[in-house]
Amino acid sequence: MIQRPATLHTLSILAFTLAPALFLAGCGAGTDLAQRPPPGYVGDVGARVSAVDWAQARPVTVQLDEFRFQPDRLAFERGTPYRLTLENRGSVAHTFTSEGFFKAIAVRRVTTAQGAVETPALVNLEIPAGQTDVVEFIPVQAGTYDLACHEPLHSGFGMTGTITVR
Ligand SMILES: [Cu+2]
Repeated sequence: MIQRPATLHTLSILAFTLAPALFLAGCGAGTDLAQRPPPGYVGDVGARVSAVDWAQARPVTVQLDEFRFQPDRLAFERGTPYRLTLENRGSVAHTFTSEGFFKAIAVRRVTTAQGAVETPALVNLEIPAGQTDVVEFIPVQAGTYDLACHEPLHSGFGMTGTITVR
């Protein structure tokens, strides 16, 4: 009779203690780059990436802050190399997360404050406050994909968008 409420009480204290800590630390899953394309992703990335002239890469910039992407509607053309700059101008971390879009592109390289990483695929991108990431990629699969920030509550505050590949 006593143990069960005590356990529940302990759990609720833990929840109250941990929730703000998680919120402050941010749990947007961090930046996750794949060493090889996961199932469902575009294949033959090496061949696709070496078949285009990266000197012709089109620059696109998206600014992130509390709580929006600017612009929040992006359009890319299949087969064209892009250099996408993601500037976090906010005071907390934000993610640029779009599973559908990430599966639809061939990635050449991601450059963060830690340096450049040759990677064929993105699983998640988390940009720390005040930092800028650059993603070089080629859109491969046409479609319309949801974009969102996966930091807690951010998408509910309107930090969402749409990416079209045509
Ligand atoms: Cu955010």
